[in-house]
Amino acid sequence: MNNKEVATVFLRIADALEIKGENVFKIRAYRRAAQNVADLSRQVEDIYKENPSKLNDIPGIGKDLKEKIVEMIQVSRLKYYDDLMKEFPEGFLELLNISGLGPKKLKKLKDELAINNVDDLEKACKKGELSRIEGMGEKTGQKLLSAIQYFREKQGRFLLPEAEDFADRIVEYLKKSGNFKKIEIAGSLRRGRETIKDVDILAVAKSAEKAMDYFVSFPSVKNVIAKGPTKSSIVIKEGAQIDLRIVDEASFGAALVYFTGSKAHNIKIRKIAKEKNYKVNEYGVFAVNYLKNKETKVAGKTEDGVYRKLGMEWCAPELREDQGEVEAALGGALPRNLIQLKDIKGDLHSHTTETDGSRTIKEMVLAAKRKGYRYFAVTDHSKNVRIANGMDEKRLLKHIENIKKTARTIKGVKVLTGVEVDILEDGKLDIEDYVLKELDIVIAAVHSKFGLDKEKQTNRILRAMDNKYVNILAHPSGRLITTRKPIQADFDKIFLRAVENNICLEINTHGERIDLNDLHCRRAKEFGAKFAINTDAHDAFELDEIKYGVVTARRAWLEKKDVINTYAVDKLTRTLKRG
Ligand code: DGT
Ligand code: CA
Repeated sequence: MNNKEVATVFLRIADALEIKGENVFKIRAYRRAAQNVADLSRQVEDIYKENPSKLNDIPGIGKDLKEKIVEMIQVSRLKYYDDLMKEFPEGFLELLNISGLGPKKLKKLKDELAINNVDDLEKACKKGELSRIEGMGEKTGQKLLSAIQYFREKQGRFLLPEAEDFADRIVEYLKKSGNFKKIEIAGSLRRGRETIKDVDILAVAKSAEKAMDYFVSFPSVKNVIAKGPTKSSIVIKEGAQIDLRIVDEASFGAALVYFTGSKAHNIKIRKIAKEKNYKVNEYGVFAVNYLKNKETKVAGKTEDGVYRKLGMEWCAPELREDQGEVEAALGGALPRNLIQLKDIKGDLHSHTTETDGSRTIKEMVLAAKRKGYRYFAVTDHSKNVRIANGMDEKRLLKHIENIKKTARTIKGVKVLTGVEVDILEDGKLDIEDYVLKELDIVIAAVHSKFGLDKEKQTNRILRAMDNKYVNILAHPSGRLITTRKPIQADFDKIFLRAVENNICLEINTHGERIDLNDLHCRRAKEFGAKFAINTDAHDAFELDEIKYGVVTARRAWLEKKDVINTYAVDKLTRTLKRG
């Protein structure tokens, strides 16, 4: 089990214990242990293999929790957790995924209204029964109904980083067999969508039979749905389905186009092919001679060959959504400099132990330097974000000095002093101008009052953008993919104001956020907006999540010039200047 899985088990235990009304210290101990395991720079499994007693060194892990970690490492299960889960009706803990419901509220719903699952909750909301519980009312019911609808839409899909993790693990496993000549990820994961239903893998094997035997023996398999010579499907214990298709080398390119999709892109391509008297399918491109009733294969080995035969340029997978890319590929009008991961020269949004980060300023800056970054901004929270231990003016001034002091000790990466300043309900900023003007970079963000009506929310954000020190609007839609809908706002107005005021829009790369999303970015680009792809890292390893922002930017057709953290440091500094 990896650290994330161990941490998730501990968090679920904490939630379950809280619903049961158990000792608060015990609950806190599990939450703290989850955080500490998640923060480790090494995998618990590696630490254990090296020397089991080293697990005692993890902060907050006593004898009992250590034994639990060892059990998870050894048998990939935890009996205590399994037994605890059995105490709840099936589907009950799923309610924790509904926005606005924590363990405390869930306990009340269970005790007072006998709510056991999402369906029960939906019925109770519709009947107006929630007002029978103290502190809840008609409005709570309405909000929960909308949250339930949102939850249902996302159900059964995995976040991009989760799906990528499954895919990486299985590809690494397949490679070990030595039986594969080619392995490629296809489907929505290759296109970089923010959520993924199932993982599609395409391969060329020396022996298809052996390949399939090996595939269905993947150690994390929960069940095998289908096993055949060309296609097999498994479900892994995390609940995700993974399909493996074995194809001939001569058809690999055509199969890759077909199984990368999207379906709409494929349909468009087939139409183009037909107009040119070709037929295209997962085996290749075929020239059709109707009179002789004959088909001749003319392409299929490579993707490039397939597209070229149809008179198109090769099209980056992230663009294949039938959003104008087919027409552009036919007319030689695809973006020339679609942004790439290697273009990124720095990260402009990060947190440290000063607020809710897990690493010191020095640890974060050194991590950025190790990535080869030219610059790095430290942007901790302001005071209104209390749960994150946000700073007031005085603390921020001191923090600026600390950042500068650390920066002087580390050569080769320019450190920018910054803040993630909270946008208050009325659109004022949470830090006074006399401090904002001391900073290299000011990121403004909404962290509260997500439910304001459209007009109020829009005006609130526009007002914040009119502060002359703001450089970046962070996670502009405020959504969390699995649990929180985007704010209601007139985004066109926000994008326009961003251009007028020379403020960059953030593409926050956290897997739960991806905010702005691809569609919003593409729209904002039409207005001429500039973007910053930021990890919002709270730990050093999270800096690697930048890649999810890059694929999102590619899905929005963004080029290198549209993204400010591809610029050299001088150009970046000039771009950040306002007014
Ligand atoms: P997902 O799994 O919902 O996140 O999204 P995809 O795009 O991975 O969809 P999936 O797994 O159902 O199918 C993989 C690819 O296979 C899809 O992107 C295009 C191709 N494909 C699947 N079904 C059809 C179909 O009926 N017609 C065509 N033209 N292509 C299809
Ligand atoms: Ca898929």
